[in-house]
Amino acid sequence: MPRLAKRSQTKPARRPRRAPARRKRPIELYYWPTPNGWKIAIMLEECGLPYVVRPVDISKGEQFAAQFLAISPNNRMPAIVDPDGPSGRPISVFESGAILQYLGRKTGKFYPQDERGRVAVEEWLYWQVGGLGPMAGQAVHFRRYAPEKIIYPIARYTDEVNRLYGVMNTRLKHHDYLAGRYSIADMACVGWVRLAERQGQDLAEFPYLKRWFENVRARPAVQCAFAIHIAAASAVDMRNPKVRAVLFGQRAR
Ligand SMILES: N[C@@H](CCC(=O)N[C@@H](CS)C(=O)NCC(=O)O)C(=O)O
Repeated sequence: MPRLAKRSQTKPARRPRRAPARRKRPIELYYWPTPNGWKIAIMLEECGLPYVVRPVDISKGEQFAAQFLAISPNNRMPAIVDPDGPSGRPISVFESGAILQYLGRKTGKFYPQDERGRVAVEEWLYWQVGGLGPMAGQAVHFRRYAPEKIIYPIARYTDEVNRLYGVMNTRLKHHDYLAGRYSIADMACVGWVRLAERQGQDLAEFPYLKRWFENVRARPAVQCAFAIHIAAASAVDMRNPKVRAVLFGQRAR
């Protein structure tokens, strides 16, 4: 027969205590300081969500670690693990656009619920992930990292980024923010515009875009996100053959 615990025999019955409030565990942000990483740090900062940065040193190939691929099968950061996901169970999310939408739905912030507002945000978010990001990435690659300076791809991607900057500039002539109100679409774009010079662009050519950039960059959350310091990232030398072998010429594994 089970014995009663000693304590319950000797101590008077206590009033049932309320269960201690469960400490919210932070969201894990798998991160490296690039425009795609900044987006998510900005959103986490804007929403005041507790998070912990898990650096993924893409110059050393940490994006290929089995543990990381389990949450981000495209071997790209950013990714998140939210321990407090749907139904209180953990969820992982990869792809920066999907992460921004997830966090927007989770918090109800910067991602409107009304259909018109939401469509506007999604238009500009998808415009960034399908256009501005890839084109700016290629422009930087051919301008800075390609072993030879090949005129055709340099001109092609620099021109295309110039066209895209023009699209934002026109939109921002009559709107303060890309989707009207400040949203995850602005967060997705600001890091790319921050690197305009590397993409061969001069913001002086785009006055409305410049105004928007200065407004967005001045936000405290954006400043905090841009200030996340990863010492190893500052030390990466893109001329190092080992780094180049990791990042360039990847094929199916
Ligand atoms: N479509 C992805 C792109 C992410 C991406 O390209 N991340 C880069 C850094 S900006 C990366 O992780 N690169 C690692 C590699 O090239 O192996 C997203 O939006 O999340």
